[in-house]
Amino acid sequence: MKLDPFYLILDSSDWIARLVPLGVKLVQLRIKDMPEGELCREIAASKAVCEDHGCQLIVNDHWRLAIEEGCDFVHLGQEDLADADLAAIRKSGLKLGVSTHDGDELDTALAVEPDYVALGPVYPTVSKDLKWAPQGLDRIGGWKRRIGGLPLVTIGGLTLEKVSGVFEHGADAAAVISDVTGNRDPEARTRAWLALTETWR
Ligand code: TZP
Ligand code: MG
Repeated sequence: MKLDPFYLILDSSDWIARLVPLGVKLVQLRIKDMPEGELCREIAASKAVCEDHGCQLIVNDHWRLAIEEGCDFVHLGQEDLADADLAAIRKSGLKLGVSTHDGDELDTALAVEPDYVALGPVYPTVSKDLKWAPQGLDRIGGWKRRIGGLPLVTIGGLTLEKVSGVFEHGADAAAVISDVTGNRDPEARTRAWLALTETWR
């Protein structure tokens, strides 16, 4: 399976409606702390935009709703894996991505046979509190060797200026939040990411 190299993470269907039509082909909806009814509406609205624009939708955390809405992927952290019904996820045809931050977590991730593995944080990040020190670029090659043919998503502190390094070290996709949504012109920044990642598309 191949993932688009530009993996944009957004926290609302409004952001998805704003940026996906620019040509984004892989987007994660990452919403924490929202009542279920609202979440359901957010996922359905995001899915409608993604369908209109040929973009794959990855839902963070909320695997039951992702199944109900017929999304493409669910993304789970290690703590989510313990509670998730992996058989139900598989049966629904939903693909699975799993976060990893160290070798033990990679063992746990590989044991559930995910469809992609994420490694982070590559650089310091302002978007999530993490106990792990930045991995640096050199960790990427070892992860890639261990996961074999699975796509490797890298995340954490990635900017347009720094992102080439992750691809040069073997990453298949670069996931980004603040470099796009915190930019003065998120549309222009999205277009620039799409153009820069074209080499690896
Ligand atoms: N997991 C590891 S780093 C991170 C997550 C969700 C946040 C990445 O955000 P940013 O703003 O691109 O550093
Ligand atoms: Mg999670």
